[in-house]
Amino acid sequence: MLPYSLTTPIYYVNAKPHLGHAYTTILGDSLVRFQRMMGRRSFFVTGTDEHGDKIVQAAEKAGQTPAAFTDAISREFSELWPRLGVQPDRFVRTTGKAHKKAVQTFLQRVYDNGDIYFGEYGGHYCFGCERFYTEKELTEEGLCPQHLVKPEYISEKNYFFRMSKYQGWLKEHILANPDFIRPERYRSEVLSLLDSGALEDLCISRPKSRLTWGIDLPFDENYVCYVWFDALISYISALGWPDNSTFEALWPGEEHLVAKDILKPHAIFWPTMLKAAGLEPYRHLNVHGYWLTRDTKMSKSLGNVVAPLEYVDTYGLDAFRYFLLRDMHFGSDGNFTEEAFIARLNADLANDLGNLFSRVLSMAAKFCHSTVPAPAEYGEAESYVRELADTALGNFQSLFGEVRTSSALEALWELVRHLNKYVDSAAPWALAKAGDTVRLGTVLYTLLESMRKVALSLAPVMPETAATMLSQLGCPGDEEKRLLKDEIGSFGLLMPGTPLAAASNLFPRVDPEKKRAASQQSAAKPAKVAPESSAPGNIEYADFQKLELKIGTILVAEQHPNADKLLRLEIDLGEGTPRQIISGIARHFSPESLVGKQVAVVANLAPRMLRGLESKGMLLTAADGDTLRLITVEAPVADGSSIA
Ligand code: ME8
Repeated sequence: MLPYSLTTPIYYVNAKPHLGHAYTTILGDSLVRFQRMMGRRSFFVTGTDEHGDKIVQAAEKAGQTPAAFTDAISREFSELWPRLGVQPDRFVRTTGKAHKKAVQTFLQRVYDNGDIYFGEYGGHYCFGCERFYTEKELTEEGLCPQHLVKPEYISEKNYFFRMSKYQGWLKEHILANPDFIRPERYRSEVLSLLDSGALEDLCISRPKSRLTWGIDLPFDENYVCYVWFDALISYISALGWPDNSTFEALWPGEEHLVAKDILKPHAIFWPTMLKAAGLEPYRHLNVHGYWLTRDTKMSKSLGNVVAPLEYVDTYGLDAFRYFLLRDMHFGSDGNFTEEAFIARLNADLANDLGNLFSRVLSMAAKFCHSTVPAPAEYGEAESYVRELADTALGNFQSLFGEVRTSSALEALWELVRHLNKYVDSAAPWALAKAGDTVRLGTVLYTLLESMRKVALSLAPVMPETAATMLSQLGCPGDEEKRLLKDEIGSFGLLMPGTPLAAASNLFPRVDPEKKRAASQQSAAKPAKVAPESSAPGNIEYADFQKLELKIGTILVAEQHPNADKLLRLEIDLGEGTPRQIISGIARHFSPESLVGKQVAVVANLAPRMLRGLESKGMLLTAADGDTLRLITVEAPVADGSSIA
């Protein structure tokens, strides 16, 4: 069987890890655990992407050198993974020596093959994306389509990769391999991009006069490598390329897992780069959607970024892992809210799975002294359970293998739910009362053996709970090493006479009302006392850093319909959708005088309702006695520019 090797994106270290990073990495971890349990040798890679403008800017903002800054944030990522139950085989950092060597070898190879040339280029450069845009790619207003800010026009001499040369080859490859990019919607997106002829050569260098935080080009020391060209190569440098047997063993079987935001570099840059270096393309690009919070993109400035550990600490790691894999349908966006989380936990984990274990184990304690009973003759109801177990596990396994984790879990839950119904209809308590120990043994055995199969199947998703469930069922500690595929078509592995746990309480129900009251109480707790070192009235720099101050243009200003003192403003903060901010300045400014002005805004103030309208941020003004003045800039800047 071919080995299985999977990568997550290597994450930028300009910000701390959040729900999105946690999701891809937990998903990757579950897929790798699953493939291992299907009998494939597996290898899992994640890491951090540490070069480029973005990182330099973030380090400057934090008052640190790029090296110290990247070390610290990269450590946050690597230390987070074990806390989320993630076990990577390799954690790659693009500032590592072996990676640098791989990038330089790769560049030299493509250069020697004649696919890198030197030329002059003028283009619209977006610092957020760290890439040039052509006129065609910009929005109608001439803005970067990702960040909706005006890119800077930069003209300079650079090195280019002849990417356009491989357009035809790439298209044919995608057509010939329908699951090269999956799911289908992203494959079609890439094919239409190729058909639109937007594939130009790729600028792969940055002059050192502008950026030094990168890997030197091996053929010109005045330039460093473009961060994306550098980052993508981590997928093979992590396997020890160019001179390590892990690479030989695992390539070209490697699969990548990314979200839709970075489809183009993975679907277009990377395969053409590999082709130009004389390497085979990867096997699959698996593309998932975005986690939104209340249908809104998570962003620091909206204050709606979900911190994974808060959920893990409150509800437990396995409930968190289960929710992520169950509530995001592969390829589509998912909506993360605490209500949805609690509802899923209560329905699937407490009511269905937890209840099944609790009921069956307590009946086994009562009626069979907590030992696995011997089955006698299976009747129709038991045959149905066995058939359903085969179908459910079969569907679970094929769907999970295609990254369709939500549908896979749904398939498994058909079995879990049916087992609860079977408890009701077979009524072991009635059999016990009637003294029918033979039939009672058959029913309980059917339940326990099916529960063992469920527990084993869940090991990739909920490793700790699966281990608990298996030990409650009296299975030895290394039971998880059993091959999942061997579970289909077999029934009867659980040995009669095995001791069982007398009780089980896997997932206690969460009362949403109590939960809400508890979080309101903790929000109302008094603030921590300032450390002794700070003088009274002063704040620490870290406190100041919590504020996100930005410049934006007022697009709309009008009287609040329900309050004389308030104005309703719509301010463009470079986020795509303008922010609605309600401001108490109606006595000082007429709405007409405000439109078009660039103003200072506190962008990460928690949203609040002001007389029936939501305000997402706060306008800053200077008060001179009773006179208010707007705080503005001496010359226009891009909307969304930060104030520091
Ligand atoms: O793009 N929902 O790094 P990055 C789901 N360094 N997944 C999300 C998400 C969300 N809301 N937000 C982020 C980079 N992600 C480059 C990659 S690879 C050679 C270089 C996840 O830190 C998702 O996997 O911006 C997405 O593709 C990735 O984080 C982007 O991480």
